[in-house]
Amino acid sequence: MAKPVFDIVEIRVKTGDGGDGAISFRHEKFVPLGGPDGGDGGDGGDVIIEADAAITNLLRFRRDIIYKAERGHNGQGSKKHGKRGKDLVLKVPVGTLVTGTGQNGETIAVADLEQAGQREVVATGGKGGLGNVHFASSTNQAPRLAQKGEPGEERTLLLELRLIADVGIIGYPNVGKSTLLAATSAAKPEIADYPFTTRAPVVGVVEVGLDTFVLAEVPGLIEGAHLGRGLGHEFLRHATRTRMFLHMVDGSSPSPTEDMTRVNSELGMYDTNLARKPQIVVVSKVDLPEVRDRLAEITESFRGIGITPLVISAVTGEGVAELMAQAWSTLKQIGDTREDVPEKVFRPKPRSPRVTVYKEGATFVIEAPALERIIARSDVADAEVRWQLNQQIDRMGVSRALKKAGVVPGDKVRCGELEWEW
Ligand SMILES: Nc1nc2c(ncn2[C@@H]2O[C@H](COP(=O)(O)OP(=O)(O)OP(=O)(O)O)[C@@H](O)[C@H]2O)c(=O)[nH]1
Ligand SMILES: [Mg+2]
Repeated sequence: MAKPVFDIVEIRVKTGDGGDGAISFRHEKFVPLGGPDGGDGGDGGDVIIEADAAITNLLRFRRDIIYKAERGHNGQGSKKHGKRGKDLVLKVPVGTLVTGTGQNGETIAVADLEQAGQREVVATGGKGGLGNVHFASSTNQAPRLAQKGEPGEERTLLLELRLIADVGIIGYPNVGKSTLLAATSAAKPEIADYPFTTRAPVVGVVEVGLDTFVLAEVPGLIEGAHLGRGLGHEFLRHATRTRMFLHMVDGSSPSPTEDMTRVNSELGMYDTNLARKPQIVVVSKVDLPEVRDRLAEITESFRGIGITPLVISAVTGEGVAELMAQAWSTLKQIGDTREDVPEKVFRPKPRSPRVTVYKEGATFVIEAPALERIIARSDVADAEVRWQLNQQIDRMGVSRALKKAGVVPGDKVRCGELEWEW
């Protein structure tokens, strides 16, 4: 069975292409050909990532599709601008870190969504192309030039859930973690009298007076977890995504203190930071007579190692409110303890229409995205359009760049699809 992707997933996104600029002329009575009135294309939609408190995992994301924002609409006559493409908003849980790949293959942070409602643009839509109104000049009153929209941006992003909950319930299988979560929140984890009932973290919201915090059952711990045995490795990855633990031990176990020590040494072997997270030790199932009878002995043995446990029964509710209140007050003391996040270096792609010229054999190649988009949109087979294009090339500083590169009349020159003699 394929394991569900819970807290880390790679996705592909693409922003909308810009809409094309229009080539259009005013139609007026008795004026056969009015001035140019082709409007600009609309910008393509952005891809935005938003933190949503109602979402607790990344299961909704799939690797085999590309998440696309809408294309910008084309410009129209009467100087009508095309509509902007709709943004694509991807909702993720609070605590999601978005990383991408930089120009040299390095990992860069793209967005760090720490707060509910926080929105970040992770890829920007292509700019709309210019309509022919922009290409009129004193010598060219009837421009048949317009610009294609800029293509959208495609990126591969890694979504990683850094924080699944404020408080994680840890402990051996079958100690009563799900029962406590179900008793204190609206979450409905499966509860059964066998180990490993819960296979993926389950999250619920706990109310303490007017305050709330997120409580998660962190499943699947067994000895040797740090070696990746059983569900162990998963367990530890999830455990790092909480701020503190309720460490639950079964009151009916032969030695609750030993259980606790073992779990803690697993945590420490995986990551010393994990073992240092604040813990509240909880002895469960106190409603059982055999537990109540040994209660003094159990608490005494914890005190012997410097721990004052809270004693609860998730079934009868005994001690549960006190436990939640103590968890909340510990959370307030901790504040935010998130681990370091790679430095944020994401910048939207540069938009400056730069012109570069290089030689390919005997041909001079012009790289100028803004000009290429005009060529792509215009009917270059038409001699009149080519003449207009030449003027445009002059105006965009391309002639200067060509001369600097050593072009002399008669040389072959290429830009985009178009090749001509200088
Ligand atoms: N008497 C009593 N039984 C409890 C209590 N809490 C849990 N149980 C029982 O203990 C068994 C395991 O409970 P779960 O809540 O599923 O335990 P868990 O720690 O989530 O177990 P896994 O998900 O399998 O690791 C179930 O049969 C519960 O009914 C309690 O406070 N008192
Ligand atoms: Mg469970």
